[in-house]
Amino acid sequence: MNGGERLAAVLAAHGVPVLFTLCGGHISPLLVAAKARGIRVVDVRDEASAVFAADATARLSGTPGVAAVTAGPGLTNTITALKNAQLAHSPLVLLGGAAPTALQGRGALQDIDQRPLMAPHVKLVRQVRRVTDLGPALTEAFAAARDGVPGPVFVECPVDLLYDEASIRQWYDEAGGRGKSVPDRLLRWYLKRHADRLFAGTDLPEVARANEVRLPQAGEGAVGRAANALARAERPLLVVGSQALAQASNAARLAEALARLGVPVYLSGMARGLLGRDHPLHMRHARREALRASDCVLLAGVACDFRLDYGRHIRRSATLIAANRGARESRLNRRPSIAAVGDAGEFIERLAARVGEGAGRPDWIGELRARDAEREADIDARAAQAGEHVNPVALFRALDQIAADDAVFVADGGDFVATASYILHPRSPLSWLDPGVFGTLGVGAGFALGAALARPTSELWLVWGDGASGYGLAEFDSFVRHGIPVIAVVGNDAGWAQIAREQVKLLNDDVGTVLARTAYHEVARGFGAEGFVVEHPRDLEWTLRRAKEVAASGRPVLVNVWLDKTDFREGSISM
Ligand SMILES: Cc1ncc(C[n+]2csc(CCOP(=O)(O)OP(=O)(O)O)c2C)c(N)n1
Ligand SMILES: [Mg+2]
Repeated sequence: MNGGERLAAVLAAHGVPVLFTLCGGHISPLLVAAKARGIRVVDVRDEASAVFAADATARLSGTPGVAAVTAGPGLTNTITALKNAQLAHSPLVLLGGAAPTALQGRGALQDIDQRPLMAPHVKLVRQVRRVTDLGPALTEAFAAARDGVPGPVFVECPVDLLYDEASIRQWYDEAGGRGKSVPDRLLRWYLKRHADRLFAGTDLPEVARANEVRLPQAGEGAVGRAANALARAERPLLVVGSQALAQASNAARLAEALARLGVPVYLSGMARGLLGRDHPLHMRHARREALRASDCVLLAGVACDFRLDYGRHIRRSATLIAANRGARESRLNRRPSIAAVGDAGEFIERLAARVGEGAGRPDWIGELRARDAEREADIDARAAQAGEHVNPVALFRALDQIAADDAVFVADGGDFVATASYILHPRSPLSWLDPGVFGTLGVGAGFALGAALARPTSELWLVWGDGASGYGLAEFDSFVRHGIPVIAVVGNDAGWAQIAREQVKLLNDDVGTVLARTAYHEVARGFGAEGFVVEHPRDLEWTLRRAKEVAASGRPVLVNVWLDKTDFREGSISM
């Protein structure tokens, strides 16, 4: 087996169904070998999309997604997506090419020192220097990506390790020239010895096997103390975040455990939809007020970062329980009364087994439900406000009705997406993807690609700000070529509204925040997809239904919706 085949064998042993890539001479043998192994190779138009896609498949399947990119600029293009995955605790393996080992540091094409570039954004960098190390390094990478706090891992594979031995030896041989001088002969000797080292041990058989990954578990003491605290509490509250779903296959069990606990729950990030569309314990609005009122808050897989206002709404007197795989995350900004360092989903399951049936607390739940209903009524009133173009609140009310029960929503944008997050009801566990704490615009196309492949039978809606769409529109080409029927709904407010809103108010100038009513649907058509524009509210519903039909027939589609200005997000600011 050449090096590419060795890597592909390890991918197959880990059950990797898809390899996301943008090609380059440095990684060709890997792409060819992966295809030969029956792994679907999905090539995209920007390396960032490949990594975003790998991230999305990881989040939905729980097993690391895999992307392969070429050396140098191929790798530098992945940095934002890698950082996003790291901060979202998403396990993925990035395979990167590199210049031939003998030419590194000698001015070879795309040759840069890749370790210092990648190291801050990944859990592990493995720079492979011998062919026999390729498989073990990749096996180690898979385990590292999932271990503890999940995250991305980088494996560097120089091109001369990937091609077959005969070709590489011949290449080194030719590079040595035919000169007769002592330096010439010395060079040939050096290159021969170098090639011997590269291929040492390759005649021995190698078996690719996946390593067992240990689920990090909080101590039994923490479970007991948390169970006692919850049982005593009068106004307990649960906040469940993405990391509680790190074991994607446990989602259904986690949902059951939450229902059994009987404690009101807020779901954030990837945990949205965990309790289905309308569960009586699931609160959607006024989380801040609920946190202020609660005497026992359990944060499961969610840290006190900006999304929780740094924890400052949780009472000092409340018992704060933090279940998190990361010790640091568990005490970010607020020291918990009980720290359960381990998998948060598994922790809740054990907690539910201890606590038994929930204690009721109808007054507390009733109070929260009433506030939720009030906010829903307010949203209805706002949805009814008619304008010249489409009211985004009304758009998401309509989309919530029209989207299928198995719909997966990918969110990429500013105000448009924040509005969606209040109104759309994700239907099932792992049916909502947003970038996470890095707040990265541009995740949409890659996420949609990865999610569509992880959930091939689901309807895939990409909720896209017009600004955000610009980063990934070219992936409509990838959607078309690979038959990925994404339905993109572009909220076209001709601007970067989330930024403009505050900039104009505080600084009285919209400079840099203005876009045009660009014909994004025509761009999609140019790539061979279907495209519709909705300028008037009357055309909204039938167009969304038509888009569903197009997607059901296997074609991607973009709906470019002209939005009215709205004050729905007035006053909200993220820092
Ligand atoms: C990579 C990146 N660049 C810039 C930003 C800053 N930013 C946050 S929201 C936003 C506006 C997004 O505009 P759009 O996608 O059109 O959504 P809208 O707010 O208009 O609904 C910008 C520029 C960011 N979060 N990420
Ligand atoms: Mg916009």
